Amino acid sequence: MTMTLWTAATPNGWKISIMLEELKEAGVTLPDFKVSTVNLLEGEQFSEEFTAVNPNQKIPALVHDGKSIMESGAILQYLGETFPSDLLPLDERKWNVLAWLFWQVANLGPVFGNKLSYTRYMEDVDETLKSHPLERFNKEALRLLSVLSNKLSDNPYICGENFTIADIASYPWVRGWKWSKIDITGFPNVVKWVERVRARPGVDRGLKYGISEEEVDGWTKETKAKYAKLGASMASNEKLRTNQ
Ligand SMILES: N[C@@H](CCC(=O)N[C@@H](CS)C(=O)NCC(=O)O)C(=O)O
Repeated sequence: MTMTLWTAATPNGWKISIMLEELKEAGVTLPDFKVSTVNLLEGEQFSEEFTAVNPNQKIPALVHDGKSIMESGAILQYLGETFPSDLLPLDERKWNVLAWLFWQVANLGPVFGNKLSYTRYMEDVDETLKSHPLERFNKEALRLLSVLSNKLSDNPYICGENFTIADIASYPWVRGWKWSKIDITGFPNVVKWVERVRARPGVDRGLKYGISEEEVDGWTKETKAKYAKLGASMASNEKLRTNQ
């Protein structure tokens, strides 16, 4: 049965495109799948068609075998369990991998996302109003990086020798550290992990979904402006929807 990935070229979207490409690298035969891009700038996440797939109106979402799955962490677990590989070991090791997957979705993602928003997308907000959340999310991001760095002190990947969905979840957020202005350079283990993950062919292909090849590791001025506009529209209180 065909599978459809609803996505966009953002950190949460890249988690799933990287997963699909890493599954192929692991020798898994995937069903044919279609990539349906959701134009967040145009508000397509609020369309009736997409809301039927993901009631929470955010990418990514996956449709497979009559099921619609939302939330990047749940999609990574679903793909890991449906198409077994070392990306999610299904023995006792699974619990550690899931713990670090949940760590990302509950901690690293929201904190890096909020730091990014205050740094790049809230230019119109008064500096005095921004300084508290900026300091708070930056400090918490650095604390999370030190937790990650400790995990990586004896092992190449978060859960040991093998690359897993825990790495897939955290990598797209950490690699964007220059854009979010969260300085990872004080954590050499993390810097080396970012390079190690980037060098994987599956990750390379997964990062190319929805963005031109030349821009995978650095955006043009135009793309930066496009993402700044997208981020600003999502971060602006005036445009936030309550659906009431
Ligand atoms: N917790 C969700 C977060 C998804 C999310 O925030 N996606 C963003 C793009 S990275 C989005 O669709 N934003 C559109 C919006 O907020 O209107 C997940 O992990 O899947």
